Order: sequence, then C-alpha cells, then structure tokens
Amino acid sequence: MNKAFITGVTGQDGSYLLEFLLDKGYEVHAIIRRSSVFTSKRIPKKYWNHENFRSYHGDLTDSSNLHALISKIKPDEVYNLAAQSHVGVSFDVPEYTGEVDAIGTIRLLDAIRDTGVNTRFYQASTSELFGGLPGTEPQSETTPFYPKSPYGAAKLYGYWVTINYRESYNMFACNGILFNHESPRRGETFVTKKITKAVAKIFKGEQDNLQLGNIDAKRDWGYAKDYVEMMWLMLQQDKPVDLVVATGKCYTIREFTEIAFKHVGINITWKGEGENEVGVDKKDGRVLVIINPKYYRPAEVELLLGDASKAKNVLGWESKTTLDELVKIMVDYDLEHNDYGFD
Ligand code: NAP
Ligand code: F7E
Repeated sequence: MNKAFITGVTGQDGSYLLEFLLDKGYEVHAIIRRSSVFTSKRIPKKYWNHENFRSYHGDLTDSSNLHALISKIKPDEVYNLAAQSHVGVSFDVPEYTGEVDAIGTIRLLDAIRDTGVNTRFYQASTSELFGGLPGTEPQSETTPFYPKSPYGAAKLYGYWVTINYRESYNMFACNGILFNHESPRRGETFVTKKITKAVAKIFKGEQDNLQLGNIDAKRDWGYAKDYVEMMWLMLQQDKPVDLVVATGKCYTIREFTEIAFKHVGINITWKGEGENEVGVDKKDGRVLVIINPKYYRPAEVELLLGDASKAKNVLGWESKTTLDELVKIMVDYDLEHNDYGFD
C-alpha cells in the first residue's frame, strides 16, 4: 500500500487531496496544528474516520516534529500544502509567513534528506511567484518571477529550495505552480468564497451588502477538486518536473461578482468610480456591492492568466470546469449551507 504524508490537510486542497488518495487506496498520514477549536470541518466524517488515515499534531515551524514523523512513517509521497496562504494577511504577518511558507519548506525537505527516506516531494507553488507584471501574460514555466507580497516572496524561496534539493541530493522533488483554484471549501476571506457566501446571504435576506477591495484585478480561477489530481499526477511521472496548472482564461473580480449574483436572479449594474463605485440591483436600485479601501493591498497583482500547455503535454491534464460551472457549484453550496461541514 502506498503511503502519503500531507501537510495542510485541514485546508481546501489538503481535504480534497486526502479524499482523492484514500479513494485510490493510499494510507495517508497528515499533520494537524494544535488549535483551540476543531479545524477538521472540511474533512467529511467518512474520510476523517477512514481506517487508512492517521493524523498527528505537527507544525511546519517545528523541525524536530517533522523529522520524527518522516523518520517514523517513511512515506512514499510527501505533499507540502501547509502555508499561511493569504496574500493580504502576509503584509500583516510577513515574518510568520516567511517562517512557515519559506523556512517551513526547507525544514520538511531537510527532514527527508537527513532521514534518507526515499520519497517523492510535491511543493505547493503558486502563480503569485509571477506578480502579474503587465505584458507577461499568459504566464508559463519560463515567465520571469516578480513576487509582489511577502507571501509571494516566501513561496519563491520554497520554489527554489525544492529545485535546489532536487539538484543537490538527487531527490524527486517538484513544484506545481498552481493558479487560483476555488471550491465550496475555499477559506471565507478569499474573494470568491466571500462573494458566493454574501450572494447567498443577500438572496436569503440575511445580509445587506458585500464589501470588496480592488474589483478590477484579473484571476485565472479553476476548481480545486480538479487541481489535486494534478498534484498526484506530478508525483507519478518518471522524472520530477515543475508545471504550471491553470485554466487559460481570466476574469475580473467584477465579472465574478456579476456571474454570482446572476445565479440567484439578480442583475448587477455599476455606478460611480473608484472608492465611490457601487454595484446596484438593476431591478430595484438596492446597493448590493460597496468598495471598501480596507481590502486594498499595499501592492496588487493585477493580472494572472496561466499557460498550462506543458502540463497538458506532460500529464495529459486539462482543466475541466468552466467559471460559470465553478460559480454555480459555490453559490449552490452556500445557498444550502451556513458553514463547511460535509456530513
Ligand atoms: P488553505 O485552505 O489556507 O490551507 C492551508 C493549510 O495549511 C491549512 O490546513 C492550515 O491549517 C495549514 N497550516 C497553516 N500554517 C501551518 C503551520 N504553521 N504548520 C502546519 N500547517 C499549517 O490553503 P489552500 O487553498 O488549500 O492551499 C494549499 C496550498 O497551496 C498552500 O500552500 C497555498 O499557499 C498553495 N496555493 C494555493 C492556491 C489556491 O488558489 N488555493 C494557489 C496556489 C498555491 P489550519 O486549518 O490549522 O489553518
Ligand atoms: O484575492 C482582490 C484581491 O485573496 C484575489 C491564494 O490562494 O491565490 C490566492 O491569492 C483578488 C486580489 O486571492 C477583495 O486584491 C478584491 O486581487 O481571493 P484572493 P489571491 O490574492 O489571488 C494565489 C494563487 C495563492 O497562491 C494564494 O495562496 O481579489 N480582492 N476585494 C479581494 N480579495 C480578498 N481576499 N478580499 C476582498 O474583499
């Protein structure tokens, strides 16, 4: 039986990856960081209680813990998904973000090197490495990096140490450079989930309006459930290779908002400019979207659009879910549920 070790299993991607690997017959081991509340609500009970799943307390800031677990478990595959993953928050906690996302990655790589365990390593790299410089789109594996946040810069370190350990120690280690991917399990402070949750609440009369920052940034949004399959596929190749994973289509936050409202029968029209712009219900003039500069970032990544042709060639992988389908999945979920919880 193949053994996998996952960091970040309680997150959006980790929870889908856990399901995927258990369904494939893997024995899955994962660290969960100590919290005063339960953090496992994204993981359905069926999988949480699965006979082939074991969880341990652990943290990417604790190398002795990582070392002991890698040495004991001797996994065939390691998926490093744990991170302080919020770009905006990384400006508030830059040092911690570096500690987890940059140094945490080398802690894990070095635990593998030092124990001599023969394992394959997947690093959750990101389109934030590119920084969305005008004229560089579509971004591919050969596009120069220019991170625009402490998060992006920390992830750049993680990207390079993964390559460095591959080249220095002949490790099977690779980077998935994933563009934004979303789902009903997306953290509630990321823009898509914030929008779909607000749309459901506004439709049900439980919330008055939605407050957003920069609605003109463009993102290449895929479906997280499709993307975890690619992480696994990357570790099944003969040779480690770094790959961009994206849909090849991008939309503004403004467009995402319009599509989400349309799904509940509300047509949004925009009035005003800049911080005074509002989104109103075409039918009755209700102000439903407000710009709040609180959500602006010190530096913005304006345009991310991925070119995943290499992933298509190497893995035969292609994004399956359109933005309309993704928005529908998310809004429908939020109309039915007030929280995660998959039982
Ligand atoms: P997420 O939902 O924010 O999940 C992050 C996970 O990391 C959670 O399980 C969290 O645990 C855990 N974590 C945070 N700090 C930790 C620490 N110090 N030690 C151990 N675990 C820690 O993120 P995601 O969207 O699933 O993304 C997964 C990975 O892909 C991240 O590395 C992210 O940076 C990267 N990525 C994401 C996207 C995207 O669009 N989603 C795109 C490219 C790359 P708690 O549950 O306790 O908070
Ligand atoms: O922001 C704008 C914001 O926080 C998207 C992470 O998974 O993907 C994610 O990072 C855009 C930005 O995601 C709000 O300024 C407007 O331009 O949903 P987000 P992100 O920053 O793209 C990458 C690939 C990762 O690797 C990260 O881990 O939306 N925006 N108004 C807003 N963003 C938020 N969060 N909240 C707003 O109210």
